[in-house]
Amino acid sequence: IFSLVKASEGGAPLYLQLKKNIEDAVQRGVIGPGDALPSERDIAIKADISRVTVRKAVQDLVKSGILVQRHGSGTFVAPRMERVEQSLSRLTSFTDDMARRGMSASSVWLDKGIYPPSPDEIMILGLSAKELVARVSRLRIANETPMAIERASLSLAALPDPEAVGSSLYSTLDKTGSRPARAVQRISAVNLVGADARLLEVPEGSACLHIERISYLASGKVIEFTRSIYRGDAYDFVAELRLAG
Ligand code: 16G
Repeated sequence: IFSLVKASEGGAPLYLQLKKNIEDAVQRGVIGPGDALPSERDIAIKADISRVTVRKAVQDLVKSGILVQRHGSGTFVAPRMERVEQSLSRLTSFTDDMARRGMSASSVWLDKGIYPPSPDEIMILGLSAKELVARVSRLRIANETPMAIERASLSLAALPDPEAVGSSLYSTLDKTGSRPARAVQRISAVNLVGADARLLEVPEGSACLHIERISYLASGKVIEFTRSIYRGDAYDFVAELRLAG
């Protein structure tokens, strides 16, 4: 992988050669999904090129989704994505969904706290302008793969202490008898860019699903307003349809 032909010996630009060699190695299975690449420094030494050149090749491969970079732990061959089939007619939680599939659910916390509400939150959660709102934002992970970013807003009546949320929001709500009984979900298409694309480890501009869920208690009171981004390459949303009439 790391033996390159110098320009003086008629070789193509070094970063292109390195890029192609890595691409070929992934294609031929020499390195497989989830395998770690040597550090930038080690590649530079092995290939006898500058770290800037290594970085350029690696960045290109990250952009095209062949490699993924995890903060602090290095660069890996992107895991092979198994699609998850998600029913659109059952109100479930991410933790339950993954458990049912025998996958382990985990989260990286992006935010949890109490804030002055946005106009959307005031309107949807039916807050007064003086009330504060609880927000919990997480990157949701199945086994090792980042699947979705979820940003949930709840009234303090429903979630007085966002700090108390552990691995599952719905099981925290269970404790106060506030697990939603019904929800309305709106799904639209987005192309992901910037920090969200990096969190989900997908190339810039990837097709993703934006899902907005408004959940209600049996009493009809709104309990949750969540905006999520789900990976387009990981999810199939499935609903059963019946003849109208
Ligand atoms: C689901 C819900 C999300 C809810 C979360 C609770 C969608 C699009 N979103 O992921 O609204 O907050 O489950 O999961 O389905 P948890 O109990 O595992 O925290």
